[in-house]
Amino acid sequence: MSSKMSSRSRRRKHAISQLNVMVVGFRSLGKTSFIRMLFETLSIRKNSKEEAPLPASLFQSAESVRDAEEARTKELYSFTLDIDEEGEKISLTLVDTPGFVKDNELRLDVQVTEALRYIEAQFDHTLAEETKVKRNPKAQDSQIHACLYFIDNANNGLSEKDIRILKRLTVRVNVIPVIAKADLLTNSQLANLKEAIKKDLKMHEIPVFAFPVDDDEEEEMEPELAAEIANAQSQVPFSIIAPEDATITDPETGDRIRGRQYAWGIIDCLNPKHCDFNVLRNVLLSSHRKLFKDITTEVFYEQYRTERLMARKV
Ligand SMILES: Nc1nc2c(ncn2[C@@H]2O[C@H](COP(=O)(O)OP(=O)(O)OP(=O)(O)O)[C@@H](O)[C@H]2O)c(=O)[nH]1
Ligand SMILES: [Mg+2]
Repeated sequence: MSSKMSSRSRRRKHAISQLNVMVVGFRSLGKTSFIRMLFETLSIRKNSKEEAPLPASLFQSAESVRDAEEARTKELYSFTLDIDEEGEKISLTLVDTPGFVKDNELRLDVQVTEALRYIEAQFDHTLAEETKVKRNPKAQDSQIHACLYFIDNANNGLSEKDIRILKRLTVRVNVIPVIAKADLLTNSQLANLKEAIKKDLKMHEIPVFAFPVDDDEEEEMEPELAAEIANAQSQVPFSIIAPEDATITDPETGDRIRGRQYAWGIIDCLNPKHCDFNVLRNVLLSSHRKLFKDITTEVFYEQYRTERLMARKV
């Protein structure tokens, strides 16, 4: 896939682009917290489906709920926002899913199947639209363009279960692995974990989303974008830290910080020195958005469509 496609200069300036992002992973790794943090950093034009209220989980963090069970995501939900990102209009849909259970293999398999079914159901919408005699030119693209897979930082790389789940997911969707709750790791622990995960992905031939590096084209690209891409490449799997509820202010400037406060210091979740949230946000919403969409249509949807048509013939 050509990295040319992600070039900013080639984007149409005024069309609204749709982007659908899903989060999955084992329980309590901070998926909902990540969605809340992303939501808070968006420049929202309006809630696209005004009749549909925003999910309560956006305003009620796990820490403010006394009962941990109450904060758990019980079922898949999604919501759509119209946002402005670097002067471009994006209709962004975020999909949050219930955490996978660790101790029940059968239930885990069912949960992964459910996540996959959701992804496939979106392909079915496109398929149904394509086969209509009179197509709706305003049909929504609900396909999942990127799926963030949250990895538990307590493991020494990918667990057997992670590998099994990732193998299934990567058949249908662009998967971006992320390390959850990176504040719990020291620099060297994080570096070691990143290496271990990279090694496991390679050893088990798991085709997670690969950030393209194409030397021939790099010269054509704006230097800033080329640097961004090179940067993103080296940072996979991205480390994520979600802020806590409490209002934290910068002791020097008095500005509000989205972060976590410890006895020994303050983490600023948006500071690229503290975690990769900002790079990941940029990759999703800006630099690689078009590429995620192109791969989804040209690879994942085509594959699914072929399978469905073959099955029908049989
Ligand atoms: N230390 C730390 N804690 C975090 C971070 N992100 C989330 N948490 C905490 O982890 C707990 C679970 O967070 P959630 O966002 O509800 O996790 P989840 O993955 O959505 O959980 P399920 O919906 O049950 O699968 C909460 O107490 C959060 O405050 C983080 O980056 N660092
Ligand atoms: Mg959740």
